[in-house]
Amino acid sequence: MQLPQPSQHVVISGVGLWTPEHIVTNEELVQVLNDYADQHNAEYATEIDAGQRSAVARSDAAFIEKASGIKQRHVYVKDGILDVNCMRPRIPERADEALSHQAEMAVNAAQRALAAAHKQPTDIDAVIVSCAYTQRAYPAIAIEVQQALGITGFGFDMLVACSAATFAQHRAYEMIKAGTARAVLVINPELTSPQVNYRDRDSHFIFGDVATAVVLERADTANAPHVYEVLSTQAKTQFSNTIRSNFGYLSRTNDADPFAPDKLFHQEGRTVFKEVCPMAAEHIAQHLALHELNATDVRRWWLHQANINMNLLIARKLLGRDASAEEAPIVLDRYANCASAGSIIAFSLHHEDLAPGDVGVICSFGAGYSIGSLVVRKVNL
Ligand code: CO8
Repeated sequence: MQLPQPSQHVVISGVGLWTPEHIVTNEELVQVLNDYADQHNAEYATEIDAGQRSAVARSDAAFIEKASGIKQRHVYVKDGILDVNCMRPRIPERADEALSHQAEMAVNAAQRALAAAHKQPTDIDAVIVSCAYTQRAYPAIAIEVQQALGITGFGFDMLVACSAATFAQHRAYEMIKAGTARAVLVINPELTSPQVNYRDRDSHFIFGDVATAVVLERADTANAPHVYEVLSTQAKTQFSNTIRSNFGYLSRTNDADPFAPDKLFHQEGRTVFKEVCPMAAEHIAQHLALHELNATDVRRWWLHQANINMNLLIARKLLGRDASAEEAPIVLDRYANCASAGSIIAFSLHHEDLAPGDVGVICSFGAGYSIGSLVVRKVNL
């Protein structure tokens, strides 16, 4: 055992992306919701006409693409989602001895991140699994992943909704700076589909499943081809009920309906849009100012992927003009909103072309509210 060796410089040296093979299109989601709406509204026509029950509103694929930019999403399990009598993924329970679903997603992304960083499991001292939901409270998914990969040291889970990935990277950065870990694996197995209300037209299209992972390590141990120094991290939270799910371990202690809409993801989308965009733009501008940088000095924006109009507006507020797709890549058209993993998917798919010295910003924004950013610079090794 050695005393911790603080590190002056911390880098992101590898990123991994695991995309589930199953795709659900907007048209498929709209079809099942409209079938459900027609059935429900016919069955309860008398009560609906008497004002004793609400009608289920029909959805529209053209609206979805225009309002959000989303065309499709990947899901971990497709079975059940498009069955009008189910409308949720049928994810079978696994034995305690088997690798759990979320750990499997996490391992897939982690192996890709380790390979990209040119690292072995023995190089890693800590594993953080950080996402919008974990499938159980304990034992931590991170510890299961740690065992599956053969990593010694320690692991723990974190939940910060859409900012889970950036906030966990912040913790990894601090651990490496302090010398309590040489290298940290931060993994985001975003299994969102079980919490989506596929009967609600306002939100049935928003989410997709994915897993991302990054390796953060001391700069002096990095030997991968695409290495980004983390110049600094900034985080902000402000309580809001506009994005919420009330499902939790207290759910069995009262007679509430576990299928009730408030037990699933729900939001006031318009309010979120109006409140979060200015917060995110101001946060990023202030973060860049700490480095005496302007938005125009940033070569690439890896922004949270919730809604294309949000990303366009935030970039416009920062740059005073529209950002090009090359400057602020969009992946939500294919992936939808994958909670905290969105900005990391964008980073994963769009980081290799930067030149040494180029500056980029990774930024998440969402439920909480929570905003997390990292200003990074490509390193010439
Ligand atoms: N089809 C047809 N019409 C629709 C549909 C639909 N699918 N959905 C809504 N409409 C209707 C509305 O009912 C409304 O009708 P009316 O005017 O008669 O009331 C009309 O269309 C306009 O609706 P909106 O004003 O809501 O439409 P917008 O243009 O604002 O778009 C959006 C809605 C896309 C939801 C937009 O507001 C948005 O993207 N807001 C930001 C949302 C956001 O970023 N949220 C972050 C949530 S993610 C997060 O923080 C992580 C949480 C943890 C993960 C959870 C995993 C499950």
